[in-house]
Amino acid sequence: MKKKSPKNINLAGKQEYTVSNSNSEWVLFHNNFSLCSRKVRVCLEEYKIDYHPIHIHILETKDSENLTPEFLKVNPKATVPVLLHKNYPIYESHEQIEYLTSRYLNDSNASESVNEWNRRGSLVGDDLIKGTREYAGNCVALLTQPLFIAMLKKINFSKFLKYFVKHPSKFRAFNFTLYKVIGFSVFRVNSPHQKIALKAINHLNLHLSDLNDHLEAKKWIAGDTFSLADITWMVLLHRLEELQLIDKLLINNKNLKKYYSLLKKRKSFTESILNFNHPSVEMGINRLKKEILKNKNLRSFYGSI
Ligand SMILES: N[C@@H](CCC(=O)N[C@@H](CS)C(=O)NCC(=O)O)C(=O)O
Repeated sequence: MKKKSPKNINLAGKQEYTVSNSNSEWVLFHNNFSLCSRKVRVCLEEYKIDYHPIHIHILETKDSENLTPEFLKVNPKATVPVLLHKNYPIYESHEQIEYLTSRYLNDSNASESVNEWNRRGSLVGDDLIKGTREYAGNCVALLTQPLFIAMLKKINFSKFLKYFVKHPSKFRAFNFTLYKVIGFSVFRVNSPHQKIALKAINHLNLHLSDLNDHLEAKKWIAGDTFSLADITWMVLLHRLEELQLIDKLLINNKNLKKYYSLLKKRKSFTESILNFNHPSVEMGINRLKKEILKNKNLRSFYGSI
């Protein structure tokens, strides 16, 4: 190991220190459920890159393996995915797929619209709420709250204590503890969480409608060629399907509807998303479906979308 990773800085892109001694050229620390991990797995599959996957459980899938001292050395921010190239870490999933694209495609200069749609689909910053107008990824992450709540129901209280004490983002730790303690009541009418989610929906609708316009007479975002921007939007649209929001959000976006059905036919969708399922995700989605009908706070929230 060459140098220790610095703490408390905004880690993005490829770093100048190594964090492991692996013999594999590419290593991916990932989680089956994590949206950003899915994005990088799809990218690796699309480019047919051999890699060594290391699964890291996060609280909603079982327990926070992302808070072990070993993983915090790999990423002091405690998030997945982390991609290693020859043991040098690359942080932030949009940076990771750009890095992979620049190394694996002969034409490394993606068009301006590909870069723009990749950027717009990204999940950026620690304060997700600030970035909803700019980033559809932030909107989708904020709308994932009901699924987090459904998944966390099965997780033992004792695991939250460790999460709260050790997680570098106290804001994230506070919210997850709140989801466990008060459940879907966080979405009661006029609550701060409901207001944030509704703002995320409004901004997401703008992103979706712009993308729908962009896709007029196009197969993919770049036209005839599948690109990294399509990878980014594949995982976002799939997450909206898991959240039971896709039909509502695509009802007036016919181009997007067709586009999503094409995305789902790609081998990478099956190989890197569906085949990486986990019982906790399936259980969470089933619980969410039931609660949308049963729970009055959730029913009113979904009804207002
Ligand atoms: N902006 C980051 C977001 C990474 C992130 O928030 N990852 C989530 C999973 S999608 C995570 O690691 N959560 C675990 C936790 O915070 O405890 C990226 O694009 O890679």
